[in-house]
Amino acid sequence: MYSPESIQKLVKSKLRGYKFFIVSNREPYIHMHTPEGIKCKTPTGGLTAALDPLMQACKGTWIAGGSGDADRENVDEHDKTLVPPDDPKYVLRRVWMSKDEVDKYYFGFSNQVLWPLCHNVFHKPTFDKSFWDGYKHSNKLFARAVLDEVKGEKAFVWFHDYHLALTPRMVRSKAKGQIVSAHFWHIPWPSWDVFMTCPWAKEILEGLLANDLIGFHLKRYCINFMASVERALGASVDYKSFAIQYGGRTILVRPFPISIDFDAIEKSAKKPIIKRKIKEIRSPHYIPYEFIGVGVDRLDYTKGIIERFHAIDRFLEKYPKYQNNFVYIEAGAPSRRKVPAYMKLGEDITKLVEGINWKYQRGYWKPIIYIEGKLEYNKLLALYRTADVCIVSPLQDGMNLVAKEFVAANVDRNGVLILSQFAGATEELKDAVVVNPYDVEGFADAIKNALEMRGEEKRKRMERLRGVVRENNVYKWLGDFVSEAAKLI
Ligand code: GDG
Repeated sequence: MYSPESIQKLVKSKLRGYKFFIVSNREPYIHMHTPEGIKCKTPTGGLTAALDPLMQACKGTWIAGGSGDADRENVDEHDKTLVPPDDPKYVLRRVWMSKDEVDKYYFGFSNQVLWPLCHNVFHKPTFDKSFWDGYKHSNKLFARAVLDEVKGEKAFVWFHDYHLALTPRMVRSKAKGQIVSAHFWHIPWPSWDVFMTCPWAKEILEGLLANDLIGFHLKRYCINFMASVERALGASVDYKSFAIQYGGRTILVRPFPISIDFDAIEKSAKKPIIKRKIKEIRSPHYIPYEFIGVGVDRLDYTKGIIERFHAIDRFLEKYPKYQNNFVYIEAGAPSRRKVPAYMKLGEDITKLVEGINWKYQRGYWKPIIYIEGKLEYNKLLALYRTADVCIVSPLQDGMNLVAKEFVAANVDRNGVLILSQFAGATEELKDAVVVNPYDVEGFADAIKNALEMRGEEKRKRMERLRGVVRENNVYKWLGDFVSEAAKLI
């Protein structure tokens, strides 16, 4: 089993002589102005938390977009700062983008073209040429920063996600030294005919093929990607060894299902403060009802929040004994608010919740508590631990970490996970109650069945789920990825 220490050793021994780089849109440390002066914050989310110790051990360089309003005041003349600020271990190099550049590269091409495209066009992509030009331009800014840092030496560069599809090629074409590069794509890869609707599909594929290794969460995303390069670029693909031949080079494609730090979440969920928070949640002043359901999502149309509320509505209609007896708490963290589809989603959700609550509300009881905003971590853990059911019902999701976090935090083993058949996590989490989020009747019945599941059955299922996530934690993901990349050196 991998641990943070064994991965650090692995990187140090395998990547000896190579400079180590991570390149991502999001930065691991953000400087912000506050009334108490400049503070350095870390973003919430498992990825930066998992990669940060690795960087601290290998003393590499993390290249990322500067996003804090005090970021510029906290770098040297080369746009670098040492992090963590109170115990510096590695270099964070910030890439600057103007508001207009961020609008086109991030809110535009990344989130209005690639995001919907890779999530099976639930929302029609906006194939706007100015977004594409802005994306190319910003990818070039990242490439420049990488080349500047590599300085012709041997380097291992690990790119992250769909914001930087063109950067690997820009780096490879200009790099003087020996570069080994890998890319992890955090979202699904759609079937080739969906992907090919993008007028710039070929350039995106060529950008990615400049890597030596490309990772996706699931085998089926790897297959979709290989089919796309085969059909669009005429690349030769070996579906047995998951290898692509293109431009005289071999590119490996591999599944690496991402995960969470199971032990850390389990440990935190057992802290006394969580018990105190649960008491507050279950108190007569807050939720004095038998059953609690929970959902935690970034407010995104792919997460199926609207469909989930329709299922809850139908569930209460079909099984009225749960009226006055079941409360569903949705924590929706606002995201990408500048994109019109996300703005509209926020409004649609608010209206729908008001409608459902109006329809059923009796005295103090109302069926849905909608918290729009980021929940404090301990409250999130308390909800995961006390919920009778956690509903994760995306219409499409690369993996979904909430499902795994719920399992890790459910230390009393008395909760049930309802999971959409379209979440990547469903391939591993076989003991969840699986639903089709579009099937309102089936979804409503699944909520009832989950709430009525016998204690013994719940315990057994949760025990098995916990075993799977404990074993396949984020360190396994990290270790497997780095080991595969190290073979290329
Ligand atoms: C992309 C892919 C893939 C959410 N609300 C609150 C909160 N969160 C945290 C959760 C979880 C994270 O945000 C969301 O992770 P997901 O995996 O569900 O979703 P995406 O942001 O869409 O991530 C996804 C992931 O990349 C990794 O590769 O799994 O498929 O789409 O950690 O806990 N945290 C707190 N309060 C909130 O209100 N504290």
